[in-house]
Amino acid sequence: MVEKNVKQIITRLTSCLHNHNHLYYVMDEPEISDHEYDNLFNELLELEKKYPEYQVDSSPTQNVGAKPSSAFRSIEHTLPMLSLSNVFNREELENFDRRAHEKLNLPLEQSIHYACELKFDGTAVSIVYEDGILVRAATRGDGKKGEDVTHNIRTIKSIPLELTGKNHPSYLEVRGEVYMPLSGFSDFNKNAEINDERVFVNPRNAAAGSLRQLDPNYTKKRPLDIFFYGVGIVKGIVLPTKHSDILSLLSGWGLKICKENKLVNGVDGCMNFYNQMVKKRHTFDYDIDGLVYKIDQISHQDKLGFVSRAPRWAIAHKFPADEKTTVIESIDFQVGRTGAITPVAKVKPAFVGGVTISNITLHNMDELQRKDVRVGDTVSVRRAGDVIPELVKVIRSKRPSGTSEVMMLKLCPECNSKVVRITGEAVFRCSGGYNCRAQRIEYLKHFVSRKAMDVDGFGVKLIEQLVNSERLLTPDQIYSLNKEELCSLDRVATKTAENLIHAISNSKNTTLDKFIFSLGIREVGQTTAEVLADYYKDLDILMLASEENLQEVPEVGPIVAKNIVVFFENDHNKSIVKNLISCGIKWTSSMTLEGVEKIFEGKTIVITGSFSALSREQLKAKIRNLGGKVTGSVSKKTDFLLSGQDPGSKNQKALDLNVKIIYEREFFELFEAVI
Ligand code: 9MJ
Repeated sequence: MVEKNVKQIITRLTSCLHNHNHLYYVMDEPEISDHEYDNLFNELLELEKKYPEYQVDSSPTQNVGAKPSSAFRSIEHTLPMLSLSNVFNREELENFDRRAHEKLNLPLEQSIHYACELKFDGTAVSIVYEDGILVRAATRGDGKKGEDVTHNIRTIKSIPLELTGKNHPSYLEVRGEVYMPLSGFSDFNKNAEINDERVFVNPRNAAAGSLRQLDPNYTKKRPLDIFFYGVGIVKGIVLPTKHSDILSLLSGWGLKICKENKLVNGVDGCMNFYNQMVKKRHTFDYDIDGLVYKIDQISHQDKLGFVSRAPRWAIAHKFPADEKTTVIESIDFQVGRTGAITPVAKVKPAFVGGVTISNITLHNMDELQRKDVRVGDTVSVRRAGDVIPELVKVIRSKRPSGTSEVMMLKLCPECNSKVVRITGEAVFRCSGGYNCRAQRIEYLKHFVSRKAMDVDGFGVKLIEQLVNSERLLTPDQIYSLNKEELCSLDRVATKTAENLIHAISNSKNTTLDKFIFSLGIREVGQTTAEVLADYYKDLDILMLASEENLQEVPEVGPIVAKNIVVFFENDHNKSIVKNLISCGIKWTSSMTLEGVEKIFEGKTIVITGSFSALSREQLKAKIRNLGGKVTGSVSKKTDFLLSGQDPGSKNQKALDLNVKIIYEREFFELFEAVI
């Protein structure tokens, strides 16, 4: 291919893919199939790989890069990002409108044109395009300074990396709200729950939390979207004189504008729009917490200016939260997989925000006591972020006589083991561990689940029967089940039993991340398990890792690190891991050191200095895996000194005693040669 042609093809493919992205993500009107899109994308990818000199930063293939060093640095908003004052009813809106008339010297009969918008409940961002190319994105922060989130914003499919259309300004700052669609939020949380990962309370937190991810590869997996609703600094063109026309201009450049936006006349027009949207809001796949009315004429906006940090030309009309009252019928305690005992209020079914609520989690005892919830209480309930049922407050005046404070149980409702609370933790836990039937069932359900060991067909009913008959105490015992035993269970025919035996056997071939996830370590969900597998590549090393070392792993904080260490220090857990491996479980994505030549067999090795690739802990584990013994000081018995950067006095001692010194590079060459 002639070089000039390549450049042209890359440019054409880039622009073609931008156009299809826009049609798909912004307009909702794709013109080609996913398959055709993938073909074009792969063609571009191949060419860019071969001719990287022609690849541009705004290429559709470049929406996830490495985390740049600029991530989360502070960015000053030259034009502050304002918040909005609120009104809650017509009267307050009329006051706002009257004040605007007064300031603008307009007679009250002359109604103001308002651009009505939905008030998206997400997280506000400012995005800068220079000559049509996305160069920077920041969060609102405190309005004056935000954080650089360019790396994450680039992963949101509906945000163009390159503007479409023509006549782009040399500098364009657009502002909008990043949100998580409700469908995506619900799927995301369901998944997180299955994986014992952090569940977001509402879509707003989910959107904000997703933008705060360090690694854009994680943000890319979050279902985020955006609506633009204004501009900041713009250079190089003269903007239209009306807000609504500015938004149309943005739309022409491929920036997503909400289709519900409407231009109306005066307070009556705003109220009509409000009444329509109140009815329609539950049909949207995103959360709104009200509407925004903006004076359309930019010259009016300029004249009105700001008061403190809110414009005088715009107002938010907030929706009242959908709240209902109902009565608490009972307060139960549920035991989860990790033994956490959660108080749950059973309420008389109440229809709130489009669904019937009958169970409300009270999260923990602190929360229950803070709200002083009692059986028989009348309570107001709502759906937090219109999703999760939440008990707002107890209506004390309606409390019947003779109620009593709810106390945590002393014994687990499932297994009668003592209930304990670790100092500093809000959660009470059953101390029964695997001896608690509820925990065992929940844990085994987790172990066989698709994202863990993936034992196809191993359902809850089966687990319950096997746990009840005490045939299954620990997960490794799954691997010793035979066809006859399975056939003796309810609803298990010969064919089903055969399939199960097959599925059990198949599940032995797994990956390290799935295996780590299947262990059910507290707060180690699927993502963390993947990160751990990727970092350590070796179960033995992970099992020996210290809390400090674990915290070097991206996404692992002090609590997760402690949970991992505590888990692997426990003899019962260690023996389960050992048994599982002797049952024949093996993985492909990492190096099992079986069959590896034990190159350090019988050798005594001392380590000094620091190492760029691995921590001390990891090095020690590797040496042990290869048959070596690590000791603390150099003596005549030392076979090698493994020396890193800035070695201490051990280096001199080794030289004095004629002990062989191996350097980091050499060590890894040796290591790589045998695995
Ligand atoms: C939201 N949150 O949807 C504004 N907003 O305008 C809309 N916020 C805004 N406009 C000026 N639609 C400051 C904030």
